[in-house]
Amino acid sequence: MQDTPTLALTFLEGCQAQVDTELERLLSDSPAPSLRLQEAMSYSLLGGGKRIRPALCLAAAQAMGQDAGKALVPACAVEAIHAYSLVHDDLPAMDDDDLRRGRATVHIAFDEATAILAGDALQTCAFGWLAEAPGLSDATRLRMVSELARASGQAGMVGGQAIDLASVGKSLTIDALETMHRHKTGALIEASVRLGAMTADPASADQLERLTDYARALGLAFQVQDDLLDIEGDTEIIGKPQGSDLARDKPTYPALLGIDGARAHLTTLLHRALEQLDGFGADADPLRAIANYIVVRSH
Ligand code: GRG
Repeated sequence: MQDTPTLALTFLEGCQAQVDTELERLLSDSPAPSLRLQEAMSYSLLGGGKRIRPALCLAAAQAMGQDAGKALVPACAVEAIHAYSLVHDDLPAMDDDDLRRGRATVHIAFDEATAILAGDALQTCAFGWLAEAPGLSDATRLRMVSELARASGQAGMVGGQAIDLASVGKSLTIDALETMHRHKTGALIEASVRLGAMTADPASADQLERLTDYARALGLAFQVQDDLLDIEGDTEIIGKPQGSDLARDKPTYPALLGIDGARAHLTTLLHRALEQLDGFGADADPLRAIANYIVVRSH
């Protein structure tokens, strides 16, 4: 039997290949009349990325005993929302980043207006794809559209981004930090798992609740690890001592809890996530493996 990191990597690589092929198909199915816009959308959507959210969607379908193929288009829809959020997050009016995934961000490689439009179009693609996702009943597709809208809009990711922008330079309590992350990154991670689970029609309320709690803990764990990796990245790249970004003007877990405290919190969150999978059997092994991978990942 494969060990957990190997199982996670094998599963993630399989998902990446499947999702990339499907994203390419979906994008080329309804091309933009502007080649520049189409290229910017492809650049953002097909330019790498770990595909963790689609993998969670496929793994959740499998945990519910479903054919993961039914979750493929929902998985692509979640990734399109993720891609749009990164394009807009990198814009000068937001984080003003020139680099993502080791290459120029969309507004640098193209221009700002094209990046805004590419993000807008990727967002609408997500809902169009979901509305026509094969192998699901109309009622399930409608529930999925509603779920993804709630998770990505003002009550979810966009709301979290607004809290984030407002909190620059302020000191936050750990509760306020968690509220921000639950919305900004957690809501989409939760939706990834819930959409996968909803391919079981009807999904049992108890199982859906347990998978939601798994995703909630995992979403926070993802963010804690992201904060820890940022510190390690600073140390490797510019030789700053560990913890030197505690003084950054963005609130982070290590800034609030210290590096050891953040690591301990990460372990607690991982256990909380894994506990929710008790009773799901071997079908939930990919979900277990992804959780373990998220806390040991190096990028
Ligand atoms: C602009 C509406 C709007 C929302 C932006 C999610 C988000 C909200 C911004 C992303 C900014 C960011 C770097 C957040 C930290 C955690 C995170 C979501 C990292 C990127 O996700 P990965 O690691 O990225 O899954 P890849 O490149 O693997 O797809």
